[in-house]
Amino acid sequence: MSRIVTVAGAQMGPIQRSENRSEVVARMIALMAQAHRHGADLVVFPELTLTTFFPRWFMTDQAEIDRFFESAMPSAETAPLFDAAARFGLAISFGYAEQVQEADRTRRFNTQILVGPDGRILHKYRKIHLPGHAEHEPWRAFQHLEKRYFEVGNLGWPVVRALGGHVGQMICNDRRWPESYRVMGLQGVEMILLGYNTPRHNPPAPDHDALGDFHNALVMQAGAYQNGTFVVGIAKAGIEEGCELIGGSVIVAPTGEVIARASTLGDELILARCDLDWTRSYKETVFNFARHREPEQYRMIVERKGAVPPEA
Ligand code: CDT
Repeated sequence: MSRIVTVAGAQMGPIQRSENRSEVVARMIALMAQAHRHGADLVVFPELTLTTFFPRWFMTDQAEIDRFFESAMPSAETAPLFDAAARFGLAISFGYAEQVQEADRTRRFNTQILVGPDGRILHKYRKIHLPGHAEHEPWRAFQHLEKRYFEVGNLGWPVVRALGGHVGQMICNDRRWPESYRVMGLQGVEMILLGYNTPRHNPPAPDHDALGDFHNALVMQAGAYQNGTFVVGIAKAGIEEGCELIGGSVIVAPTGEVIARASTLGDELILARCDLDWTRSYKETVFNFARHREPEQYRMIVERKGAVPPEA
């Protein structure tokens, strides 16, 4: 089987609250058609692709909140995506708000799936590092209530055999945490698919705002290099409901170098031919984990959550 995967990153411009699922799906299919014309095998879309980034609003009416969630995948409105994937012979990865009914309760996750051209869900990831806050903070121009609307993901970071290699997913804030990459690195991941919605302004730390694009690239490039993997990081960008979201979608090689980068804040396709064997020169030398890691010395990473400075 070929180890070359032609990857398309489908950055999306803003999705306003008035835009319905079918309109968003039509935009996604237009990008898939373009990717197909360029010979892509895979198209990666942003976090919460199907709706506006609703955690920016404090809402108390559960029915209103649930309108942003999908209780079936595919559904009547999202089935055309699966049909287009089959028609174009494409795999697709996209994020959505997932609602699942368990015996005695409803659970809600920030989820991303990888769907094969045959319509099978090959991989599912539920976001673990939920940023923001759980209670209304009226002093903010925009809320970031992911901790209110979603549970922490309960699937870990599984890596599966797909697209001729080893593939995993993470979502937005996960990309800032080295643990997200390393758990997949330890499963031999060769390509990480990740979508994000990153507001330009983070009210608790306004001095970071000017560095948003730098931090975005920094974490994905470091994660790729330190684990010898491709990283496909795709934004929802632009001014969405008055809130500015950064762009900067990239495809990063295992060298840590950016090999494709978006240049707009709208719907835009970026493309790279990714040779998964490129990962080997890192996984077998500098980052040969079996040879060089010293897990006995890393115990604190799993035993301690917050930092505890040394005693005076
Ligand atoms: N969607 C998401 O995870 N956004 C976060 C914002 C962090 S600031 C609250 C991110 O890491 O980009």
